[in-house]
Amino acid sequence: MTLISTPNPPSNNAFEPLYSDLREQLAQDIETLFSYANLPNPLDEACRYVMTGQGKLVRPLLVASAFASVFDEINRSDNNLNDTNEASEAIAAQEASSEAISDLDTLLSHEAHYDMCRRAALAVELLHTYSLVHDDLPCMDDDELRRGQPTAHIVFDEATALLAGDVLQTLAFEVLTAEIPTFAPFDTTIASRLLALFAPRARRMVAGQMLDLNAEASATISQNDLEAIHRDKTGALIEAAMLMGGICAGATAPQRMALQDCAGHIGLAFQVQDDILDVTTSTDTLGKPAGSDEKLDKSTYVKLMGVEAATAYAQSLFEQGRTAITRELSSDDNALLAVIEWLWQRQK
Ligand code: GRG
Repeated sequence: MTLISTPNPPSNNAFEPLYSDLREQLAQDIETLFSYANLPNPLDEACRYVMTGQGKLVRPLLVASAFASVFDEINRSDNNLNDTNEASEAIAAQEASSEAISDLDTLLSHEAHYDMCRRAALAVELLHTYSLVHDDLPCMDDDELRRGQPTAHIVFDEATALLAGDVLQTLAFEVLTAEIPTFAPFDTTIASRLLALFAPRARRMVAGQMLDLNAEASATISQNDLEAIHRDKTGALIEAAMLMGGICAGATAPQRMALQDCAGHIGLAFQVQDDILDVTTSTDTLGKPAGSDEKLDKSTYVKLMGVEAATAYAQSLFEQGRTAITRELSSDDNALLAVIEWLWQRQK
């Protein structure tokens, strides 16, 4: 079986460093997490196997890019405020002696925020990977290929795959507040806000899966019904990822609303694309069986409106996502906009 290659994003100044830093950081954090969790084998092996496959890391990327975009915006407005404050020079002179200390404070608080972002990025990837492991089980889609490699229940056995999904789900929550080596102690306020927005969206993902299974039994489905399924099944976790990144960076209420609005459009666009790629792309490129929607007679955007109309629909959803972001966050070197662009151009 061929292994899929590392995703190859388009050249983009804001995207490439973010993507490579994220891959590296996440790989280290996954290793640290499983050493901390100390799971018995073959559970440990199965968890490491599925978490170190060639996933695109879309959700952690959304966490990291929302974090970076909000963080940059907040720093930009702080700098503007400082620039326009006529008393700032006098204050700066007065505070010169304590400069080293306040710099350290800023650095430490930034580090604490950054480490909460690392926790959030891990959390969404753990939850997402659990959903894939369970979705591939014989009682669900019964798939043998995922991320370019045999699925967990093929390499291990069904019971181990089931337990791997279970423990990835519990770890997704545990990681937000656990004392894990290499992570700064968790920030109580940020952690409780992350949990409050993550848990209902994790629940919505499973509810969306149920709606999807229910829809398999019905001969026809309206666009409204299809959107209701995917707002939960696919959209809820994408929404969680963007909001969690924003929260870690201290997003204001209008910024959070913009992130939520954007996520609603991007989440749907991502699913429409997934349906299109299922019929237009090969199994080798996808790293999972192509044409599986048709085989399982799934309700998809392609079935509902055809490839051309679905592509135009995805494009308009991406455009609305971008517009929502630029309402509250500068478009200069905006990491989130760069990730949205990469998503729009994705081939798998
Ligand atoms: C709880 C069993 C269970 C399922 C929840 C999310 C989900 C519902 C099932 C996963 C299968 C699926 C087709 C979900 C739709 C969302 C989607 C397009 C997932 C694939 O995400 P990518 O493309 O995957 O980001 P990688 O492998 O790149 O991480």
